Formats: sequence, C-alpha cells, structure tokens
Amino acid sequence: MLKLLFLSTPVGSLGSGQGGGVELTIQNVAQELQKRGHLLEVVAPQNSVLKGIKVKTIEGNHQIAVQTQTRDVPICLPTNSVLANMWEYARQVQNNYDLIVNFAFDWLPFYLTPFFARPIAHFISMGSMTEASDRIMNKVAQKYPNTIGVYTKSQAASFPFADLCHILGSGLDLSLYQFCPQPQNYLAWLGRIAPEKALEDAVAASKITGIPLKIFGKIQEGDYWQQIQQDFPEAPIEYMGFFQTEKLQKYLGQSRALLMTPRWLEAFGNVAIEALACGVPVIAYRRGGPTEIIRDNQTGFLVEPDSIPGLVEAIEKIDQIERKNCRQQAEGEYSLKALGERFEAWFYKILSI
Ligand code: HBI
Repeated sequence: MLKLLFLSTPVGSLGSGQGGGVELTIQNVAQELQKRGHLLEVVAPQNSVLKGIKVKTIEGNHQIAVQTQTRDVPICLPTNSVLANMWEYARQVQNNYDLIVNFAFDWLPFYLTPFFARPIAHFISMGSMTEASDRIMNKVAQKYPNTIGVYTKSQAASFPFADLCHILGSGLDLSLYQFCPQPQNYLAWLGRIAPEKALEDAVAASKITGIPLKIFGKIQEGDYWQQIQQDFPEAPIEYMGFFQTEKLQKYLGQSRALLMTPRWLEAFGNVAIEALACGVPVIAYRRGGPTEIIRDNQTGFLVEPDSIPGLVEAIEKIDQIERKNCRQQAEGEYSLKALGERFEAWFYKILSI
C-alpha cells in the first residue's frame, strides 16, 4: 500500500472542463488506485471536485494555458500563483507520503523536483509545447530515471527524452458508458472548443455531408467559437454544452461517429475511448494519440491530417464499421483496471519496490 499525493493541473478547477483530458485521467487513476487499497490525496485549485476522492483545495490565480503560448515563451507565474501555492503545500506535507505525482504541464514542479525530500513522478499530459518546458523536463528525465510518464509513444516522440518515457495509455470506468447499437442521424464532436482542436474542420465536413453535428465541450475561446459560427452560418451544427459523463455518454452513444480533428499533436484523445466505449466509431486525423487508439477500418478511420475531403470520404463509409467492435476494443484495452495496474507498476518501479 502506498501513500500518494497527486498535484493537479493549475489551469482550472477539476470538474470545470478547463483541464481537458487530464481531469479525466486524475479522476480515473485516483479512483482505481484507491480501490486497490492505496491512500491518496489530490491537491487542486479551489472549487475542484472529484467523485469519492479527498481533495485539498488551494486558492490562487490559475496558470495560463500553455497551448495559448508560443514555443519561445519565458517561464511565467501569475501573482499569488495557485501552482506555487499547491507546491508550497506539498513541500509542507511531503513526509506523510511515499510518492508525489505531478499532473501539471508547467516548469515549476519539474524545477522543484531536486529540492524535495520525497520522489516525484511526473505525468505529462501533452506533447512538446515550449523550449523552456522541454529543457526542464529533459533535466528531470536524465537525473531521475523512470519518473516521466506519458499517454502514448507518439506523444513521447515529440520530446528530446522520448526513450526515457514510461508509456501509460489511458482508461475509463466503462460501467459509466452504455453501448448504443442503433445511432440517430448525427455526428459528434467533443473537446475543449479552442483553435488547437480545429472544430472548424468538423463543421465543414458536416456542411458538405449535410449530416447534423452535435458539439460537446467547454467553450475555452469565445471569439474562436464566434468565428466558426460566422464562417459557417448554414452548417447543420448544434452546440450542446459541457456535460458530465452520464449525460455526455447518452448523446455521444447515439451518434453515427465521433469526428476528431486535432490541429496539434493530441497526446492521447480520451474522447476517442469515450466514443469507443459507447460503440461509436471514431474518424480522426492520422496524428498523435488517436493513431495508436483507432484500428483503421475496424473501429474507425484514420484520415490524412487537415483533409476535409478525407473526413467526408470516411463519414460516407462509416456504416462499414461494426459498432460492437468499438465497445469490445474499449473493454479489451481501456478498462480502469488495466490503467490502475499500469500506474501502480510505474510507481513501484520509481520506488524500486
Ligand atoms: N497549461 N500551463 C498549463 N499547465 C497545464 O497543466 C495544462 C495546460 N494546458 C492544458 C492542460 N494542462 C490539460 O488540459 C491537458 O490535458 C491538455
């Protein structure tokens, strides 16, 4: 049994959707490790909530989302930084824990690693984003072997320390997702509504095919969303809002396919396994994490990156996919049990147990 201290992403409260896929990862890993008998506390910005997990909330100003910055951006912290406050708390309580696990994609936790008395595992939730983070992460990877965890091989490949990364994949509580054999006539798009997710491509494909598109997720950049609506006034799209899992999976499950149009190197794409869990085939650009998730022509289609005709062609043959194959892949590869085992093995390796 391990005593674990998880430190969350500082970009928003857990449960707000601001933290994107890493919110789901923290909830799922914490839930599964607790079920396996480990003691665990999650440190996160105020107003954070996790189902069934003890959360120590910390006040302070959120960190700027790194994907809104350029590669050469200097290291920055807002005044009264919630990230700094979270790590001050961790410093004070560190001796009550066997291992600290960092989920922030920020310079500070990596820089502080050698100053801590307890070992720190770093789970990196995105591909390479800035020079400053690459450098500091590389330093930690070289000095503390095995302490860097990532979702996928393609994500690891984007870093200078690719071969030092522990590949952990992802997983879901599949009991929360119901298999839907018969879809209604609409497509789904799910994720943070922000430029790196290229929602506009999915909207364009919906307009061309004439198949309605339901959009789920937090509007992270309002003017980006406004621009899409101006550019595609007559596209058959409907913004549904940001739903928690229970309601999301009901609508997602009834879609004919999930469209994934990442402009950036998607580290994993938790939304892909949420769709598979409901029996929904995934059509995604052949880029990043989704290329390691989707079985082309079996549980979805991988198309030429940024190609709208590629999306349209895949949509038109989507009925070739057996929806039960999608659910079966989720059960085989993305169960919470398998995820918990991978994280536990990683932690024991770091502690050389
Ligand atoms: N930006 N600065 C910063 N720190 C994070 O931890 C962070 C982020 N942007 C997005 C993000 N985390 C998560 O949404 C990832 O899952 C993508």
